[in-house]
Amino acid sequence: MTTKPASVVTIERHIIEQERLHPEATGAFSNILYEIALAAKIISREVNKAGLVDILGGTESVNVHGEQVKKLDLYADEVIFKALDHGGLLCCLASEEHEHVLDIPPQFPTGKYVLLYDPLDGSSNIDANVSVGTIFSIHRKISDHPRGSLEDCLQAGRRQVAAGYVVYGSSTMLVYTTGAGVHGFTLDPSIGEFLLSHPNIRIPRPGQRIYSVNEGNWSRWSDGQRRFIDYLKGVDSRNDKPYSSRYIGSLVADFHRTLLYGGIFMYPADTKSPNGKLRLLYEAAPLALIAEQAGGRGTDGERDILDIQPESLHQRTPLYLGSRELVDLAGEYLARDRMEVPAGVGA
Ligand code: P6P
Repeated sequence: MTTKPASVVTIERHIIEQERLHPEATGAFSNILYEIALAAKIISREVNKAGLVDILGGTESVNVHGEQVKKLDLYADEVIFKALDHGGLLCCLASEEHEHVLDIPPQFPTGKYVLLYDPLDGSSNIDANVSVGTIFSIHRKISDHPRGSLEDCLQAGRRQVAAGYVVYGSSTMLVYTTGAGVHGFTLDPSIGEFLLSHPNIRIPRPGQRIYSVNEGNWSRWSDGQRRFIDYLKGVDSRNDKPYSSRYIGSLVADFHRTLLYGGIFMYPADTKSPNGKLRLLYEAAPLALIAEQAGGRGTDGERDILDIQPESLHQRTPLYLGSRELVDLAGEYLARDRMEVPAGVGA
């Protein structure tokens, strides 16, 4: 008796099925996700041959085709922009690679959505073959400006209509949410399709006892942050079972592990980076929406990331992402700092 083949769900099929959950949908939103998936395939091809470029002697500034060999993050930025600049889907874009809002070229129509993205986060790790990623956030246009504006970009994370990331690792995965759960797709290079491999991702509870932070910043942390790390290490009497430390130094890779295994990822504020290092609009907010949709949480150590009203395109934020219990516990340790009377006051 032949066994019925497991149904193969491509990302295109999944997007259509998600669209059916929204009767008012016009298809524009789905087309944005299609184009992002296409851009991810193109970027994946280049990222996965990055090492070969050196072996094949492609390191000169001009390649064998006489083309300017771009840095991969600038290449990824261009691929995403050109996938989405002409379809009449977006009113404007904002990229980690560009200081200002990116307008849709005047020869193309504009649409009712906004795309914020980090085209290739962690790209400094590529030479060491460390996983890197693309992060994206989609909002609705809210301004009266005919072709989009900064106002359309500066929206709180809770207003996102979709968020996701692509992790270019041992395999290329695209993970996204439209507010109806978190779903992961793995690229099958043999057919060039993203196939549903992780439906309805939930951060495990209890998850693995993992914490992820750059401990090299210890000397710059607050006392509360240090006490929390001591707790996780089992130095504090409240915890007799130390957590494991895992830190890749590539946000998408560290977050992807946290999403699938549990634990907590942190990039705290410190004396050198009082607002943290990571960006609110196109790093923290999309990942916080995914974490929350997967049953976890994302904060700046005090407030939900999704409730923070952005004031500038590239503003930074401290970031705590992952298991709700651990993110809440981090907030308790940090809160004690804020409540402590500074030395010399009321002594
Ligand atoms: P640090 C990579 O440069 C990045 O932007 C993120 O991907 C990563 O989480 C963070 O910086 C690592 O920063 O200071 O620990 O090297």
